[in-house]
Amino acid sequence: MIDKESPIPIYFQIQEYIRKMVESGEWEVGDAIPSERILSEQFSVSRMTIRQAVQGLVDEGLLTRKRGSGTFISSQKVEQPLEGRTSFTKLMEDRGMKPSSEIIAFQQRKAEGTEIKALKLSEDALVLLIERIRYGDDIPIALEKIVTPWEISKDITKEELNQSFYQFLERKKGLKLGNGTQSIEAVAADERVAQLLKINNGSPVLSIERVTTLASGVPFEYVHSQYAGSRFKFYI
Ligand code: 16G
Repeated sequence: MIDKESPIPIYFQIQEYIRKMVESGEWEVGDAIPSERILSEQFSVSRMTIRQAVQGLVDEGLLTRKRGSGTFISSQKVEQPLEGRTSFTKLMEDRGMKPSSEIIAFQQRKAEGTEIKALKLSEDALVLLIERIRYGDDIPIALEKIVTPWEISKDITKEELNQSFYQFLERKKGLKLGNGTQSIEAVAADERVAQLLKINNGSPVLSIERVTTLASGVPFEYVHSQYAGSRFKFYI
């Protein structure tokens, strides 16, 4: 199965083998893959080569490592449509996943330069800074930093932010939400992001910046989110 004379690196051939096992359904979501020792004997290659192949697929998201119990075929990535406005809570619920959040910052402060520009605020305006880790089925999907005008969000509580920010605005404040503009960039996870999202340092992250407006055209949030590339993808 492995061609040692081939110019294709051996670790890559092993990755192709694992991919085929998953695609053909031979190995299913949640199954453990064979141990490093077994794979190295099966292919007569070093455990280093197996480790390299497996690490690549872990970084890609096809495999997940669980400490002490082995390496498993990951569940599918969460998909979000690129067009329109999406609430994280709704996205999870629509997929039958359990949304939850961990709030790591909740603070009123003066708006900074880029925020004043993005949110079209006056120089001395106040904002609420919210930082949350967003989970789907208890797996960390994204680190989300929202800056929202104090005027709009002053009555929101921390408890309400464990749930949907958008539902608070729509149901409690009676606001009509509009659309927004967003940019998506590929970056490598820095130490903080890696730790909070439980991914490896330097693994792929989708960095998203977005300004969302009310139906009236008034901007209500300036968001910077970092999504674990191994657990999330966009479609259009
Ligand atoms: C999504 C949005 C974010 C919004 C949040 C509200 C993207 C890239 N980000 O994560 O801008 O603040 O949903 O979610 O779509 P919530 O209603 O669950 O609080």
